[in-house]
Amino acid sequence: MKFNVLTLFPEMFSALDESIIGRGKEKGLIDINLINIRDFSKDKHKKVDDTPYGGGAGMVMEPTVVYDAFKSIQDENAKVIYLSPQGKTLNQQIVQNLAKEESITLLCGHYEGIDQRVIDEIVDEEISIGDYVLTGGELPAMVLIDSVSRYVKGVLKEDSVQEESFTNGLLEYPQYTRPEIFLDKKVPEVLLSGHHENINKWRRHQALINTYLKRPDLLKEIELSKEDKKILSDYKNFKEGGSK
Ligand code: 4GO
Repeated sequence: MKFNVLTLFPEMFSALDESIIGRGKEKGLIDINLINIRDFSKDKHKKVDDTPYGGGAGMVMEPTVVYDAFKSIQDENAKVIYLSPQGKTLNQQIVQNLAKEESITLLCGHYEGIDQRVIDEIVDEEISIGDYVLTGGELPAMVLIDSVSRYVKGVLKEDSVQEESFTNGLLEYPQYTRPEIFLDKKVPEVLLSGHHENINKWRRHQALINTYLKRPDLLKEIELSKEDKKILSDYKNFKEGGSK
């Protein structure tokens, strides 16, 4: 998978040299092509921004330098994404769809943003990572690269992506590792039993209750089996009984 990144701060992306994504890059599974927009400034001081027409605070990135940087990429098939609070909010479904692309170009704005004319000209899709404002699109671009790269074959261990939270529409079950007793708390007995059917049942139960307690909105989006519904209704009855 190829990512082209148009940014004024390419050094920020060194965060992606660490850990799992870093290993994916070393293995050649993920290719991150950083383009410094400033390199395309024709100004003698390498200026890339100017005051907004109509007045107001801050600076706006000039369209010409952004366009020239974009034109230098020469990746016809890449989907072009602008990271912005105005975009569609990123979720696991969007991540999975983006992972089907062969190449993605990420445009990172800074200051008050980018001249609208170049956005209209080159951007296919606007994406936001949540309803808050940041000083630049670099962190959202890294969030997108990380989340999408996890779906590139070979980046994660085979099963990890299937088993996890959101892929089945539920939150995760709790995880435990050694020691067996920590601060007087024991690991749930069933996990030590080696009985895989019981372990899977227990995990499904935990995932359902976890989702009911923390993100009940997610339960409305998925299809529950008869067994799932029984687990939830038993839990709800138990809770009501307990509070009286
Ligand atoms: C993206 C970009 C927030 C997001 C941004 C987000 N803030 N929620 N700021 O994904 C143009 C100039 C946008 C700064 C950028």
